[in-house]
Amino acid sequence: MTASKLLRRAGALAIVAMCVVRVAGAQPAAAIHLSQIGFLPAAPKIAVVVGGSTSTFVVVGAERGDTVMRGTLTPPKSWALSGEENVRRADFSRLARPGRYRLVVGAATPAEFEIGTTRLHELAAATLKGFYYQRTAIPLEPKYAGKWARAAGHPDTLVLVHPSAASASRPAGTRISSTLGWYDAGDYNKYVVNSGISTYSLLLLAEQYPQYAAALRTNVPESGNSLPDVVDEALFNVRWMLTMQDPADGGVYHKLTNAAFDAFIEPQAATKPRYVVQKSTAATLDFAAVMAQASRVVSRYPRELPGLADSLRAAALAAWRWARQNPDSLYEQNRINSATTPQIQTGTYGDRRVDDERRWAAAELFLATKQDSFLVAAPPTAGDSVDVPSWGSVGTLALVSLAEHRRTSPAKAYDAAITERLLGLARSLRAVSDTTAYGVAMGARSDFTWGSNAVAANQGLVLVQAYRLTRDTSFLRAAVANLDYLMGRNPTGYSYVTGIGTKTPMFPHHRPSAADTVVAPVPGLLVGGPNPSQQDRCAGYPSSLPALSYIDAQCSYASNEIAINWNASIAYLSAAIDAEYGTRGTLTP
Ligand SMILES: [Ca+2]
Ligand SMILES: [Ca+2]
Repeated sequence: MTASKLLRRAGALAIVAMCVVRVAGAQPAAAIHLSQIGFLPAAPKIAVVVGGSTSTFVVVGAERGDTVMRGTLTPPKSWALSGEENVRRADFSRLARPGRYRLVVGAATPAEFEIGTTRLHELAAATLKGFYYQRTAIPLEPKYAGKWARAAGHPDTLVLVHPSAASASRPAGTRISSTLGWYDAGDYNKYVVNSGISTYSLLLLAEQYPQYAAALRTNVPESGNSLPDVVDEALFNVRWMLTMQDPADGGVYHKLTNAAFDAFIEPQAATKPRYVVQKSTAATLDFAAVMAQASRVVSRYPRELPGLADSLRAAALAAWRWARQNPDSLYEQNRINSATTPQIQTGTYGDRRVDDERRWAAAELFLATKQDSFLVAAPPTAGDSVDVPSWGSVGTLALVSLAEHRRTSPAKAYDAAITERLLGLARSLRAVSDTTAYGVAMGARSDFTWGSNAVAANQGLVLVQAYRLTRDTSFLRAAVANLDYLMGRNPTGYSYVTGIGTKTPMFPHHRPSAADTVVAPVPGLLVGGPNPSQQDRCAGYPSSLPALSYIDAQCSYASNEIAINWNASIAYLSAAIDAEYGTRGTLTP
């Protein structure tokens, strides 16, 4: 830890101490939790009030203090996941005039908020820009990266084939180039499986909201070209993923990694040998799905990207063929380490069930080729459950893509079942949102897993799909509630995205942020969020209750790391909501 980081931490502790003193000497008053980026004029506007005895609220103008609205709080509810009693909500949705306001509830410290159209757009741009800051192999120049400019790290032009990945044409120790792509998370490795859902989510945004995507500028080196920046960003990783495929057989290496995690040093200082490891069925199917989807998206730009759609489709098909011949090549790091050296100790992204990956790849290949055989091989509605997407459970992504193209695809035999499955999941999430004290779809202890914030965002992604299918705004309102949750309407009172909001993570488990000399962490990164398993055993968690198991400390990889799949989920959700409700959307107050 650098001296500046130590000072930063000392400052944060002093602020905590002041807060403790103030709370100890004050009357027990309510606490107000609301989105720290405020609200779009046309969108729902809800705050949560915890504690206190007042049953009414007042909204006043922030400058003149004039009353602009009075209302009644909802009846008190308890939330077992945070251990809070007496949780009520203030709904001021009918207030639509842009401006700055304060929400006043009894003796609680008033909460200031903004109604306007810029802050959500800034969130969408910032969380997409987060991927630029994760780019490997290129220097981040000051004109794009500001004070977070840094030298290039990890060129990955000389990567070793690990013994677990050896083949006839590439024996162990063969050097290959596998450059570009994003750092996966707080570490410096690159994992195909997690790249899959991350890249998909960004490309889904480009596919579902093309006009919005074209207007979403992130000030990256490609901002001046004629492609949407979100497509440029996704392609930065797609081009890396392509290098992870063995041209000899179509199989895809599970990950590109150091033998062990680096210390908290800057990217360019981390120069230990890098390896590609065993080809896995999960990585190969995820690869096939993303390449097929990407071929569909980039086919819109034949002039800018000549031939790329064809290359991507061919890569997807080769991967599919490999996975057909190797249906159960699971990545088991312990088994590999018992047989080969060097031992690999980095993230496993192990997945023992790959039927969902198979359904997803089949769906994307069907859409790319219009050949029924893919859906026959892996019917999209097979499997006994449909769940919120995550890196290891991607079957729902097959439903999302097929539902999106239901009018133009010849998959008529499946259409009704696909739509009904997706809507069934969304209805169950909406039902939770309608009944929880905080009015959010995070309703079960199991939602507070490692990366719970991405559970919230991907619940929102599912709800957005239901809205797109039905135009029933109750789905979209539930999606907004989950975004509000991530931005501060939650029991910790944190906005969980670095640099966005008034109380945000300062010490994410993120090597570039920890190793540089800038006080603020790299901006636009969603931290993992509350996780009662607390696997890091980091000291200082405020609670073991699910929704409170969060600590803004660098040691907390279980609650305060960042990751591309998490960032992709909030980049999609914030952009989709902005596209629907914002200045370019069709919904009105
Ligand atoms: Ca661009
Ligand atoms: Ca799986």
